[in-house]
Amino acid sequence: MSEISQNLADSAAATPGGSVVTAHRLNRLLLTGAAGGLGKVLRHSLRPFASTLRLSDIADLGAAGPDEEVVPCNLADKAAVDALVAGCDAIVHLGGVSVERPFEEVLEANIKGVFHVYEAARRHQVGRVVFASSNHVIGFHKQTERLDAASQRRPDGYYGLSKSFGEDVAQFYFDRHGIETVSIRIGSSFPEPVNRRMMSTWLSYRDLTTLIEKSLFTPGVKHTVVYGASANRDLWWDNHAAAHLGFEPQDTSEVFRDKVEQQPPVAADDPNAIYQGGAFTAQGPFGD
Ligand code: NAI
Ligand code: 15L
Repeated sequence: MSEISQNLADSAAATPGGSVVTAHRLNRLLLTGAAGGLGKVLRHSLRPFASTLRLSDIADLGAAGPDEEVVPCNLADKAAVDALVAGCDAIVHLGGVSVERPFEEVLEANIKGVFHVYEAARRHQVGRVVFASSNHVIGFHKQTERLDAASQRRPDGYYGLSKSFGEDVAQFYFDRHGIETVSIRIGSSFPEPVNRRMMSTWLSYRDLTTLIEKSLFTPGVKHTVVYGASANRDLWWDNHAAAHLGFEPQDTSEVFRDKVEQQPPVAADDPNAIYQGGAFTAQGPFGD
């Protein structure tokens, strides 16, 4: 076992005081992007899995609650990220630009940001990262296609390119430094699906939390790519390559079908009806 893997195993087995706790508990878990839509949810739902949750964002996080640490940080600042990661056992990396934006914004927050997170993980011997990748890594595949983790990546914009880069960074830091990552290609994680496309891509908050738990605590994940979707009827994604995670989604978009189908039909030539990435495939370039 590498030194990094041993550190993760040790942290999952002991509290700071040295007493043995359940395997599903870390000493200090870092959550980046903690002020965002998913961060606000995970701030609460990941609470049981670490003695201390270190919350970070460039936006306001409010006051720290019990067993929380609030550490503001710009992911584009390498020294600040290095300090942020020190003392953590694992990282759930959500922070960054989460929609299609001009390349320069994506470069700072996502591309430099993910590099800084992994460099800090290497320097501080953090053994496990859960990377919030996105379906926009494969967004230019048609909705008629069925994909798995080995399918060609077809990013649908600068944002999707940055997530594709993040997955490569994750693979590199495993191959070179033994840092394990689960890259979750999240579909659409919101309280409920809000359009027809999301009937396929929706991921409930409960299933997201379960998937992150599996991603943090399944041993020997190396670099695993998994699609983050609930048990929706018309799924486009096959997770057989991530079966070792044991992720079995409990929710389904089916319960929202009647409500979603009250919306006017989407035109056949609308990107939302053609591509897995939907409208992202038609956004930008910016500033022309
Ligand atoms: P969000 O936009 O609500 O949250 C992202 C957070 O990152 C924000 O709080 C923002 O302030 C922070 N951030 C942005 N730039 C930063 C910087 N330079 N330094 C530090 N923090 C910075 O996004 P959401 O929906 O919560 O998504 C979380 C993660 O999951 C993102 O990485 C997103 O790309 C990914 N994801 C989310 C999906 C969803 O359906 N919600 C789908 C696919 C991926
Ligand atoms: C994403 O990657 C975005 O972060 C999120 O806001 C949604 O747009 C989602 O993809 C989606 O494709 O629905």
